[in-house]
Amino acid sequence: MRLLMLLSVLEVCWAQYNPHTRYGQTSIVHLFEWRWDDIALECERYLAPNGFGGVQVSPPTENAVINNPQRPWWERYQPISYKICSRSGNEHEFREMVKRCNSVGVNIYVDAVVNHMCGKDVSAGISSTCGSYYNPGLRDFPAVPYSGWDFNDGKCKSRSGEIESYNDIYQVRDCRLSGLLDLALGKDYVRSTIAAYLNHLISIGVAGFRIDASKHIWPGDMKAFLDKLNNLNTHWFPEGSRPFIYQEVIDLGHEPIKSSEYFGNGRVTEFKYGTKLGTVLRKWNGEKMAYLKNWGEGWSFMPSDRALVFVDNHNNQRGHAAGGPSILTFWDARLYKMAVGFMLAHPYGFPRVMSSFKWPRYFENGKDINDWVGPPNDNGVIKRVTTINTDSTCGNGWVCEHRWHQIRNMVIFRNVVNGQGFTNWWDNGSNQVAFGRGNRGFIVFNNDDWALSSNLQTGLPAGTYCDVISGDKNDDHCTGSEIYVGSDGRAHFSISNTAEDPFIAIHVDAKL
Ligand code: AAO
Repeated sequence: MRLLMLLSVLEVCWAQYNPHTRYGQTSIVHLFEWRWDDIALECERYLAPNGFGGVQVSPPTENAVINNPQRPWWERYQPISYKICSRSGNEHEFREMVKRCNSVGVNIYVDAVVNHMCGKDVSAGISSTCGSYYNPGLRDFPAVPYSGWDFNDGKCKSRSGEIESYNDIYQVRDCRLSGLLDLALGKDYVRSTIAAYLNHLISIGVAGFRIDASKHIWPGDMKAFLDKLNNLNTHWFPEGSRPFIYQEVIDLGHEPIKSSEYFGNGRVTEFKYGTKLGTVLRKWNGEKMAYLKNWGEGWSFMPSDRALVFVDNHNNQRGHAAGGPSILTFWDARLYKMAVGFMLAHPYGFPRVMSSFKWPRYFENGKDINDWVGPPNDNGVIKRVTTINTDSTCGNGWVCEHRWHQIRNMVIFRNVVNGQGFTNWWDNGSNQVAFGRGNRGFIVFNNDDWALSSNLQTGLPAGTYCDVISGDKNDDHCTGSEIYVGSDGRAHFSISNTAEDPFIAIHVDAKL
């Protein structure tokens, strides 16, 4: 009996739902399209010192080089082999990154594109990031190797061979997603080949995977290759640790395929989160922040311990895939910082912070015609992320939202309040809200068109706190505004509706 209990505790601790972040770190960042050598540096100089638990990296495998349009970011979602060889770097550089990040306690999670290979119409030849030959027309990928037997062409029942309707679960799993050659994950050879690729990454020291296009993989086929995965490398992780798995399933509630079908395999991306939070902060459809009181499962989201949450991702920040116009991004910086601040303060889900590059956004008939533009580059070679030391933000076209001090400080806030409940909710019935995390932290928002001036119960010990949104605690003084919590736990807050950042956050590590 006791052994059984111990086993079930271990299962929760080491299972695929656990990101295995170290030192009580509680969030990860997606460094979209960064080079491996830049990520290694970032782990050492910024992420570890500021409490980030891990990095989601772009797909590392060899991919088709697309020249029309010119080197779009999305070419990396068209693998042609499982060699670690992409615009971000080669295998040596990838290994160095994993080693250097692991050494400072920052995990690496790989975006794994295993549902498909490249598009069927990509021209055959040697235009690939590592020079391997492939022929999509013949379904020939000798560098894996995959051949015609390994694709779902015969299994797909739609007329065109493409997914024509998201209401047909067979099409979604057996047909091509926008022309991408659909791998036959029902076959043991394909499952084993994918598992071998992922096990190679595990042996290098990665901590887990985002499984791209999971909706297009039968949950049972997914389980079959996940079951073949090794435990994490014991050089860095406790014995018996399973790789962290989060599956990209877009379930906004209107299609027959449900996120819940995938819970057995790992966590799932909760796309309702960013869509709804954007709607609330934009005050669309009569939404107000006061309604966030029961945010999470109360909004018909998936269970918190299955959810991977984010305000925006690399698709919906440029109008691709699910989300729509409500999604907040760095382009709407003021509301965006509030949204990310809310996400990081709130206990629901496991959060991923987005870190983007800027592109020349240009709308024609409501669509961004530059949504394909790839990362900052010189003749195709990805540019280094330069940092501007005075304010620690980035140059060379990199946005580095994770370095915005409001976002960075909220990453730290989440670590400080880890494990505390959701407490002391307050709202004005409109868009002024506040809540605490036990006796460790408290946050107040004003998204109304009038000033906030209120005396609120913070739940915190008496003292003077530094607001980590308007400033930082430096030694024993605060570069932003100070908040005085009385012996009864109450404090007075005022936030102008025209403030650059109309929110205040305090926590016990920023007590003066
Ligand atoms: C590129 C070209 C294509 C070309 C293809 C092959 O753009 O024109 O045919 O190459 O040559 C990325 C890019 C793609 C790119 C691809 C390969 O985004 O543009 O194609 O690389 O280079 C579905 C999937 C989801 C997927 C998403 C994009 O379910 O998994 O499409 N996301 C991942 C990655 C993404 C990547 C891939 C997968 C492929 O994050 O970066 O593609 O590796 C509905 C469904 C969703 C579905 C969308 C598609 O969503 O529910 O499951 O996502 O449609 O648009 C409302 C609805 C919502 C609906 C949405 C959009 O919000 O409520 O349900 O509208 O209609």
